[in-house]
Amino acid sequence: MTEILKGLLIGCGFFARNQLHAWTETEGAAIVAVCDRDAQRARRHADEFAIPAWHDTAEVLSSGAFDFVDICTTMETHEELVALAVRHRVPVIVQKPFAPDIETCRRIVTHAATAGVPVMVHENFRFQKIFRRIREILDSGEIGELTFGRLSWRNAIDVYSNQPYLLKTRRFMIMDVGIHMLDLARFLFGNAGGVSCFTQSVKPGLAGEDAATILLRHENQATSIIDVSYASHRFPNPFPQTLGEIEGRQGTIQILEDEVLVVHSRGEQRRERIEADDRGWTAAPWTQIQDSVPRTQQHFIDALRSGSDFETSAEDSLKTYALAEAAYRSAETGRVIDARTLWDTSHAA
Ligand code: NAD
Ligand code: 89V
Repeated sequence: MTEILKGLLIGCGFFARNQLHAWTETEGAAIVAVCDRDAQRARRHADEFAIPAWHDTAEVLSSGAFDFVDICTTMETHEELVALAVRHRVPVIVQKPFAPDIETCRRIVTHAATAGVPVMVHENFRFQKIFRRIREILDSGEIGELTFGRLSWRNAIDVYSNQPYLLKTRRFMIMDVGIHMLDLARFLFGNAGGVSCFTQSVKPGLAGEDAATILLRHENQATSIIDVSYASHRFPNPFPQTLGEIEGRQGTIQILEDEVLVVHSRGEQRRERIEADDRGWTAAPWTQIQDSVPRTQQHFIDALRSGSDFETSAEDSLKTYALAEAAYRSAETGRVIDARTLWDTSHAA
């Protein structure tokens, strides 16, 4: 398949510009139309990115004009929009959070799988340059079999001005940020079963939690801690960096501020600085996230063209969203929850 794949982007809101910039760098694909139920937003984005068409209804998916759709709307709209794409057999990349709860995630996966329409979740933290480098070091065996990890996202930026829906989201911190950490935990340490979690509501007036501490037991018996907070004061704040450490039987990787890795192995340590690519359209403080978007989208297109599995396929992402669901259930009950019971029917609840 050599022709350029033609895409529709739905959702011309806050983050869409990053995806549209990234599509201009993606080989083998181009966005030929944008859609937003707010026609002015759609028109504005089409004009800014010189995209030939804009629409104010996703029903345009029935036109047969698109080889894929990029859904960049908020999670409560995903089931309906993915179902529309599946009905018209248009492959999908859909932004995180995939859906608000595991039951909805499972319905979407079943519907798309039954129809044989490929769906990928746009989960880009694992496509950040620093985490691709960490994965390389782990694959080299330099620090040995993993035993412990910590992934930490703690800052107090005003995320609400750009993303006001977060003020009203009942399942906020784990679904908005924790989901990135849970996917990273699976990417780095492998699948997990046991989940224990405490949530906190620190900032007054929010509908949901703005801090959570999650403990995971991975299938390789490693444990990891995920701690996320939008109520943690650091000056300057480390947004949007994920900090932490990864321990193995022969060494450790520390993930420090300013995109620095410190690798401890063979009795010594070395520092590596993994700077995000300067793409001209990226800008602090979002650079590290923005830089991951072209890699994420290129992976989607390459896998779509070759027919290979997406790293973050909807089906595989069930294991990530099961961890989030288990975290909420643990926080509600005070119990350790086996997340495998939420995605693997062979693990009886
Ligand atoms: P937003 O609310 O600013 O934009 C969503 C847009 O979709 C709005 O313009 C809205 O009018 C439109 N829309 C909603 N339903 C529609 C429908 N049925 N048909 C057509 N248009 C519709 O949201 P945002 O902040 O851009 O976030 C979108 C998603 O991206 C969220 O799920 C968010 O979590 C995610 N996000 C991801 C990253 C990242 O990749 N790291 C960063 C920020 C946000
Ligand atoms: O990157 C994101 O997914 C955003 C953020 C975590 C920055 O709030 O929603």
